Amino acid sequence: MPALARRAPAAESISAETAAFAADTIAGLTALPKRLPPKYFYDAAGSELFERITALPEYYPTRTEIGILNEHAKDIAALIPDGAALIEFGSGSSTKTRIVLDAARQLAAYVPVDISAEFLLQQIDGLRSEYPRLTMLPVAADFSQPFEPPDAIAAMPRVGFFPGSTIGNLEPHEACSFLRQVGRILGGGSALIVGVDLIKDVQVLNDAYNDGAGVTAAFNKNLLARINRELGARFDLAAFEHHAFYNRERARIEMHLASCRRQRVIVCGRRIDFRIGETIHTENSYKYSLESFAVMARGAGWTPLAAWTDRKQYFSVHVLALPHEPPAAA
Ligand code: SAH
Ligand code: AVI
Repeated sequence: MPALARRAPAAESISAETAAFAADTIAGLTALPKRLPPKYFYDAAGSELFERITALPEYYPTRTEIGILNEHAKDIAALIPDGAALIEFGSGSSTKTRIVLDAARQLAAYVPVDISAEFLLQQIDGLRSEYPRLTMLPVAADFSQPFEPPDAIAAMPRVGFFPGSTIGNLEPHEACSFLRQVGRILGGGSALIVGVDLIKDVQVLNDAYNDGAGVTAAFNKNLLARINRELGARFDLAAFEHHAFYNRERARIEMHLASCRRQRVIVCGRRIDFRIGETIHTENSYKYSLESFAVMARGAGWTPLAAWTDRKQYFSVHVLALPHEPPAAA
């Protein structure tokens, strides 16, 4: 089995992860309005469903960002020092990473960080044979919690990669603290390349989260399927509907699961009652303007160096730099 850094020994971490999932699920389902954290979408089934979303005709972000990264591959390579480690947050299938790895042959190590442990290992197995000279150091961790990068990169310069607009799934204040945490992990003088979805025509946004094939609906409902699988609940998936819409005031897509009828579901021994039409708020996907994202990055201590977009201005890739740390006072 390939090396996989975990924050706790395997047996303990499995039960600790399930306990945290149970606690967050109960807290969210007993709150008003009901909610569930979007990071729980990503078990092995959820990661596979997300991959299917990326190929949907309505879901423009993935192919648009790939276009931008391909166009600027040389600019990206120029940001990467010799012998550097590329740390990617929420690496998923590492599809976009290949653009960076192909352009920046000077990289010494790749550190994909993802909460979806099983999917992460599968993907990295494939990458190892494609890039045999690169040290692969997968980290199965929740990037919203403090975590230590692998010791093997202690002496390496670091570059951060956070594509996909996964930053949009964080509340803006969480995104700001996350950018600060990334700064602590990467260190002074480093660069961060981050993909950010842009505010645009409402129909384009709504279509992207309401695909005709129903894959986004299945991705949303996988959260209930996962609660059934891992916490022994009995949600009837047919009794919930996928709702996704753009909230213009908050500049975000909201995803909800709406109860089609009055119902009661037992979760971890707790009775959870639903009114007809009552929803569980499962995800926000914030959209930014080039300026609003740059302002947030500055607020988190980063200096925006560049922002690249596509012809339609649907998506953006920002390059942020962290100033060198001032010399320690004598
Ligand atoms: N970067 C890829 C995948 C984006 S999907 C792309 O651009 O296509 C979001 C990814 O982030 C998933 O792989 C998911 O498992 C991971 N993820 C979501 N929340 C996370 C968290 N809190 N900690 C670590 N990984 C997380
Ligand atoms: C991973 N993340 C940026 C996706 C998004 O667009 O917010 C997750 C997603 N939710 C529904 N479709 C895709």
